[in-house]
Amino acid sequence: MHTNLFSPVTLNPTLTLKNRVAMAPLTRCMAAADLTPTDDMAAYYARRADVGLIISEATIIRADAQGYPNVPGIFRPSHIEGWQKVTDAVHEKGGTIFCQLWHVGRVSHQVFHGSRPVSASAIGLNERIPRMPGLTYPVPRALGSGEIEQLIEDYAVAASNSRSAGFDGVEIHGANGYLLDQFLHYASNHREDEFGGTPENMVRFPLAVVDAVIAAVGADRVGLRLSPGAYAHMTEDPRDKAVFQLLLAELDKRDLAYLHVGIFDDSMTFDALDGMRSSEFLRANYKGTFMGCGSYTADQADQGIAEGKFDLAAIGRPLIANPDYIQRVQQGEALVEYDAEMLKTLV
Ligand code: FNR
Ligand code: 8K6
Repeated sequence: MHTNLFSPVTLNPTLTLKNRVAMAPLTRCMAAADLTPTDDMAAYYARRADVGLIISEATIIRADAQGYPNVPGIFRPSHIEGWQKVTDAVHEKGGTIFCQLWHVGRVSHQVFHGSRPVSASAIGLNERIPRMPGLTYPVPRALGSGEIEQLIEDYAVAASNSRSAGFDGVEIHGANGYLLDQFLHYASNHREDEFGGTPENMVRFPLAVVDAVIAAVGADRVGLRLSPGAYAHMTEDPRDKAVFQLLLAELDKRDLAYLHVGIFDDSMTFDALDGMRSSEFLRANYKGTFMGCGSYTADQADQGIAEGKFDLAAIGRPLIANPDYIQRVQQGEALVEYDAEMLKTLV
């Protein structure tokens, strides 16, 4: 059973994973007030160390990257110390763990960091802020080009900090309508400078971040998550497809550890992607190692690997509900069903 899912995979000369199940990045909002990861978080991740790769919950690269309460950071010495406890606990159990590097851009509010949120353009999201009753997202401020240079540097420093904290690598969060994704979609990028207006310009900042992070920690240790289909904090535009096709052609030259699709339900199809699913579009336009995700059962994930739809599968909500997911699937035991109530505690 599940022979594909439980076969090891060599990503590159640096990293071999013991199986093809990744723990999807899952924001839990359980870090301390100063955004330092806690001992409870170390125990939570260590309980899941038998997956091939743990991708940490999204972790902010600097103060104005925050858009949810109590998310962890990776930009202060205390953050590095807290994450070191997490990575030590995971490594003691034989696990491998990447840090997901995050900037939310316009999906934020000044209550989190005292300044107006930043984005590609001054285009607001007409949505309420989850877990913050009564708050809606304000119109962000468009980043100046000098500020973009600084951000590129901040991503690279966060990647170096992740390695200092013992992470085996990093996943750049370029998905789900957050900052990098805001540059990649026409709905949120109306810039008229070298970062907007054409596919070449729209991929410039995200690619510069990828290159700076590669320079900091090496391509073998860098993954990237993308959402070519606009489904979260984003509206689709038929022109988006060309932006992602160019980006994927460029990424193919860079030997990343893997590319990962950002989607909640991979049965969704997108008009802007010629009716394709997000994973189908990425697989068709990218030659390297590809990680599927999005409401997959173990059976479907195993079959997806067998059919060549993806090389690894990230599992999210079932791993919140079942810390012993790998053992249960291997032994053919029933899984506990996920319930959003489970987000209240770190089990
Ligand atoms: C998520 N997801 C998510 N994605 C991401 O890139 N970074 C993150 O920090 C989070 N946080 C997060 C929190 C919670 C509570 C949920 C449910 C989801 C999306 C997640 O990685 C994954 O794409 C989806 O959950 C779909 O996979 P499953 O759960 O159907 O296996
Ligand atoms: C990435 C930050 C996530 C913050 C935590 C909120 C997660 C809520 C998860 C609810 C899951 C419902 C899935 C519905 C899919 C909708 C796609 C937009």
